[in-house]
Amino acid sequence: MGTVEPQVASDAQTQLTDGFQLVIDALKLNGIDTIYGLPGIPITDLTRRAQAEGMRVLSFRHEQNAGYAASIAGFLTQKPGICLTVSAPGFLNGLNSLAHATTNCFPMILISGSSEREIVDLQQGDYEEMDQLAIARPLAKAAYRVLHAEDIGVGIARAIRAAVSGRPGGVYLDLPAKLFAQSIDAAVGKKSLIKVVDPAPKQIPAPDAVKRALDLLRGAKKPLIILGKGAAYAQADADIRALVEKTGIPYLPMSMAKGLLPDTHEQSAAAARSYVLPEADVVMLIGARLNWLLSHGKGKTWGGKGHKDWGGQKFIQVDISPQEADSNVRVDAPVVGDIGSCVSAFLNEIRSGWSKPPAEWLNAINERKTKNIAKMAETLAKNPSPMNFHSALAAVRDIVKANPDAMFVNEGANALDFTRSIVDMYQPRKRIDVGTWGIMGIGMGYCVAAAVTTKQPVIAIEGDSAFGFSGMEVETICRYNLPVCVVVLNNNGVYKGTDVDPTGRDPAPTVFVKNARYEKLMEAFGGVGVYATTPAELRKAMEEALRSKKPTLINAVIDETAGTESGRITSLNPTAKKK
Ligand code: FYN
Ligand code: ADP
Repeated sequence: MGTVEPQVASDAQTQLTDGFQLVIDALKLNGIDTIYGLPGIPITDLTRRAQAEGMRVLSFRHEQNAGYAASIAGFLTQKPGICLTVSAPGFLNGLNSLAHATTNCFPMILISGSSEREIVDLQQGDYEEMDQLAIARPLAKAAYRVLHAEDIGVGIARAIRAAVSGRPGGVYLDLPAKLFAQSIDAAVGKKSLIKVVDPAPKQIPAPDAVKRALDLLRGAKKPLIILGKGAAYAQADADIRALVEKTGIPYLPMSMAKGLLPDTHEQSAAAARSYVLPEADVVMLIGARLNWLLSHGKGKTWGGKGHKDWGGQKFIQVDISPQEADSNVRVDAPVVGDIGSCVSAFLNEIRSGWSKPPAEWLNAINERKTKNIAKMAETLAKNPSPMNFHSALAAVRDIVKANPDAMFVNEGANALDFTRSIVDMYQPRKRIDVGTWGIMGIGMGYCVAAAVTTKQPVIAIEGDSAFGFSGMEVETICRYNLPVCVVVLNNNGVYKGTDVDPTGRDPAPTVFVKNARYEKLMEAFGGVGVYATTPAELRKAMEEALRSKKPTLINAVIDETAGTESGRITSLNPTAKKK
């Protein structure tokens, strides 16, 4: 069946190589050893040959999930995650994750096979005809097409540089079917490849920008540091921690920056979020944008009178993108550079001395924090029947505490929001979630990439609705025998399972089959399925999954009335006026 050819075809005189081989050689030359994708015309042999050459080729059931896997692999490794798809529909399925990577600043390359250029350009109706390059361009940081085997080296080098340099993002690489079979002299081919030197060059911040920022911070009475996923991406963990601890400034981690310092750190202001945002006078953003997740830096969240009013804070923004500052409100001290270099420049400057923030500020935060944490502890201690989000997540919280190395995937609405504030993270880059768009669908793709790139066990906390977007990939998880424990918090629907169709004809748009047995899906492919209705059962099943490392799906049945419309972001969900 297989059509795997030997690495180099030869005729009497010349050793030949071809497009397939050059793509593989170019990736390997640049230290890229994993492909997430889905085989088919025209890239089937590329997947076979890449595998035969020792690359890890992970085949998914739907390109969107392969793409999400590639995007988060990029975040976790600082190397572009590769997603490989077929043309037109496969490409379009992968495009979602390409846009996701670009939006989230994750380095990723979507490589798609495409149909014959001459036919596509004349719109003559080719097999899977589509002008993929044009479609990808607005959603990608960069988009390239390679037409000749001699240019594969340049094409891949450009794609790698574009993905990881500066602000990382998604890159599209269009490889037409005809390219793969093109043969060229092997020596010429080899010479054409490029090993990219310094793909993500350091960007050192200007000394006056560093000084301006520190002067502003020094003068603050109520300073706050906000750590975003750019800070997590930068892998400057020790320096970031040193900066927070040496300055003594309270910090707020954005969702995927949780664990950069342990969530239990005394300077964490997470449990006093709604207090510190409006109260702070100077806010240093490190790898976090003032987008919707931070209410655009203004409005009531920040103490502004109206929903668009400035709260009066001064902002310092540390970011690799020179265009980010002033995107929403005035930034008084932009510091442009890579986070590693910026934070180390700050540390150099403050070595000569730094006074901790006023005790009044720290005490006020602590007071709020203590109150909120106590309130939370009270709620978590309850053991209602049926189980609800809180009692289920209390068990998850303990398991994560006991297994801080485990990767942690989280998506949903309520399942996302409750988990974020209940489950503490203890190490950097363990928590990976819905990101900048607040999407659903990343779940199983992220699980595969997390297991493959980190070799750690993976725990996924999934809303039942969110799980549905990638649920079929439990087959992928079983096929590669990955140590993934999926917990589906099952309340029979989107948000909750209690809506009814007022006409009595159909199920309401937000409800699913009641009492669905999600665990059987995992069993169907040889994994372990567990039906859990109490926190004790959930805890036991998670412990067993982590011990055995077997693919496991726990159907955690929770109260179908639990949950609120849209979780914590109800305000974004317009509701029709009640008649
Ligand atoms: C946080 N909190 C805590 C703790 N941590 N209390 C006690 N203990 C601990 N450890 C409190 C915190 O102070 C807040 O209460 C509350 O929990 C919620 O904290 P969170 O989640 O940090 O804050 P908030 O307001 O929800 O943050 C806004 C947000 C966030 C936009 C950044 O909601 C978010 O990341 N949303 C993404 C949502 C999303 O993408 N959804 C996809 C849905 S898909 P107060 O301080 O009292 O306010 C389609 O539906
Ligand atoms: P969050 O959602 O956690 O707030 P965002 O995705 O909004 O985080 O922000 C991440 C920011 O980090 C982006 O503006 C991006 O340009 C920046 N960034 C990413 N990597 C680096 C890096 N290595 N150095 C500096 N800034 C970075």
